[in-house]
Amino acid sequence: MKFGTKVLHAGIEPDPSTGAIMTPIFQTSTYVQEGIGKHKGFEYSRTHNPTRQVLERNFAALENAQYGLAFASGMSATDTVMRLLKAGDEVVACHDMYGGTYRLFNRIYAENFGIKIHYVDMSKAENIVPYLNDKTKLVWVETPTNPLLNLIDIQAVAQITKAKNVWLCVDNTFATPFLQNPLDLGADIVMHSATKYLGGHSDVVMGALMYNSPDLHQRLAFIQNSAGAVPSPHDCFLVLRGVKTLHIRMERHSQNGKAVAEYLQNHPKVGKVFWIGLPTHPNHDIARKQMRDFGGMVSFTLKNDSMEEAIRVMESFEVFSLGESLGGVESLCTHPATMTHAAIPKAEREARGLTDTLIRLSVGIEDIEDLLADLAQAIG
Ligand code: P1T
Repeated sequence: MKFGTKVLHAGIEPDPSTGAIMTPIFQTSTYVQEGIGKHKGFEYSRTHNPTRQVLERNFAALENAQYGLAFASGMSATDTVMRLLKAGDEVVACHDMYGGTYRLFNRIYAENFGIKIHYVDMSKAENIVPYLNDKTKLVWVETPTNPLLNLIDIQAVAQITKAKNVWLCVDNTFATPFLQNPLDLGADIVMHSATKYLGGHSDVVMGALMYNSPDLHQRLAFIQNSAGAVPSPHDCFLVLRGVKTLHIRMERHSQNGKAVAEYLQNHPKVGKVFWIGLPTHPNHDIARKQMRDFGGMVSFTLKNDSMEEAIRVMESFEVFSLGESLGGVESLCTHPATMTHAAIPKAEREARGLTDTLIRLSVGIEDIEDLLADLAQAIG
């Protein structure tokens, strides 16, 4: 099945009792049993729920995976992966990543549970080698990274992790399975903030994990049920509905992302432009190798690199809305230093190249003329 057919049909059957084409919202906590141990495969909705089960099967298919799990947020999906580890274990993580992931790793797993996290610039895969030892259990990759759009060669990292018997988890939120399939490139687990492009309509918070190993399935499904960070049936319905147009939306996000990045690159008042489709991107060849297109996430700075000017521009937008999050149909503008990456201390942020004046755009699917006109009037 091709991708555009999978988003609509994989794992989804008409409701057997009514023929309803849309998967019903099974808003129930429990299921009546005929007798002790006699039930229809559903006992309690933390463990299994029919609406969630359909979504999980669809999620699995999108990443060419055997298994999919849905969670109450992207962070709870990441937290589930971290719960595979024990005190004393070590993680090697990319040094540019969503601020909330960094906060979970440092403030909870490192500070409270004795897990050591090494942050590494993975623009060259071999940079991880000196950090791998007998205690290393997990390599965490986000590519493209949030918010600097750095790229990491998944296949090259996977070759190293496989040889060392270390799990490789890729946060595929920015790319989506339409643009990139990390499992096909050798990753063990794919993680998504489904809040973003998978849901696509800024109306739900959700996370997902996809993977192939039955051993991982046993462990991860056990944690999902034991820790209980599951999404509601209604949220599962919303994401099932949203995901049906993922391929169409991603085409338009990528098209608009290209036009916005090229516009910014030619604007006399714009400083740096971060978009993975620009041939000037330092790792553009990795994007060409492992992705099908380049998406709609664009970050930039202004030549007048003052806070006042960055704030003036961000507050002048009329079509781009100022706010956290990304991946919805409507365009958003985010200030990473005070919003999504505020949890990372300023000195560490700046050491990674994330300045206070960086502006991040999630380019939506509006008409491009209106987006470019909005950039023109805001930048001035
Ligand atoms: O927000 P949540 O669904 O819990 O997902 C967390 C998360 C994980 N990974 C990446 C790459 C992310 O971008 C996010 C959430 N990011 C934002 C809210 C943001 O505006 O960057």
